[in-house]
Amino acid sequence: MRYLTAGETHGPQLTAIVEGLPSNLPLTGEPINEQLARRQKGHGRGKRMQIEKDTAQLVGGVRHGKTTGAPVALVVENKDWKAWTTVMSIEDVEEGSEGKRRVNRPRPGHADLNGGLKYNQRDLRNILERSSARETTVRVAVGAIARQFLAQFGIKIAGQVIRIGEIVAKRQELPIDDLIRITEESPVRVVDKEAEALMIAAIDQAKADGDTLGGIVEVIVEGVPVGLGSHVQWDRKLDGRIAQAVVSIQAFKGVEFGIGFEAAERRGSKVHDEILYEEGHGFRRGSNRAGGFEGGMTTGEPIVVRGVMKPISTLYKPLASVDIDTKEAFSAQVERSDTCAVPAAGVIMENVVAWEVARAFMEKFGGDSMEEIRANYDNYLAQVGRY
Ligand code: EPS
Repeated sequence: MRYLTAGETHGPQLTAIVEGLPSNLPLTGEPINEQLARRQKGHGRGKRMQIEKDTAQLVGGVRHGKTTGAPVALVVENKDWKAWTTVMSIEDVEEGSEGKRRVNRPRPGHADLNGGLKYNQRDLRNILERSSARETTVRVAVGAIARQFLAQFGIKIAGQVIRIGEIVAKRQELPIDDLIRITEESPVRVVDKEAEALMIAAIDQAKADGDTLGGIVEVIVEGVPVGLGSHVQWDRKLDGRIAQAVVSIQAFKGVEFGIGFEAAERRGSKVHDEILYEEGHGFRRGSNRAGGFEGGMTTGEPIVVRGVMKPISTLYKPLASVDIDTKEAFSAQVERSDTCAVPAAGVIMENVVAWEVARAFMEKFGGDSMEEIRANYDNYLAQVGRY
């Protein structure tokens, strides 16, 4: 399975084409729109989220509520485009008009300068329009399709914010359905109510200071069978692929599985998960410090993956930069921005992880129809049961 996205943040729409989905997967716009709405929430977002009401329109590959096996195409309209028709015009516009006004002041932390140099663009809008995190809208839509697919096999996905700035939420072991319910009701997607209040206050303070905040989000995938991904080749290791997908989310700088970076401090005896066997249940682990992976393959324990998001680069408190025309130093210009998008990033991460798990699932059990995949899956589970 693969997909591509296209579209600019202030262009008319975002587009995705998803190739390789099986036929007979129940699919409508509703579960996609549910994920899109989740992505738009969260304390700390700016004015743009009040303008957009993201909904996906399926425009290919689905008929009478089910996939046909053809590529699935979907679009999400940018409501804000109406304010940008001249600036984002496909046809050339008049010299000296508003539409010709260039962005020539690269913002530290954004793709502006690297992209301008690389693509030889003297209007940095040609870079920032595409590098914008608006693109995550369609990645969430595609992930929502993957989620629909995984749900057919009892695989569930949850996400929680575990850190915003200096505030860390206390860890609690919860059944996945409770985790989903509680985080859904929280404006910062945390379980720990004390941390929630402190995070909201920290976001408000950062906003008042013209600053921004990053954080850490955790995604849990439950119900995954043993053996997705493979040890035999570097690019078939599923933890490696998930890591790539997570770090590809705008503003993400790092990823860890299970105890992650803490493994560096602990002795081996406090890192590895002991293997147990239970009659009727088969093999299991005494703990899940590995976060669901050994040898690039799923162990059958839940996947636990965390991603770190840097604070948003667009600051009301300007940082030093250099004008690309005059080469003179200036303090970066102020743009409309979010103060903290960590809760939304958690939703994005859930959905990009869902895609990678679904892709690996299709590689292992793949067939052209849901019925064929189901038969392959059941057959494999029976084989594992007899092992
Ligand atoms: C973004 C800047 C802001 C955010 C945007 C991501 O947009 P604008 O420049 O239009 O104010 O609102 O996020 C979204 C539009 C979204 O849907 O998440 C950026 O520079 O990455």
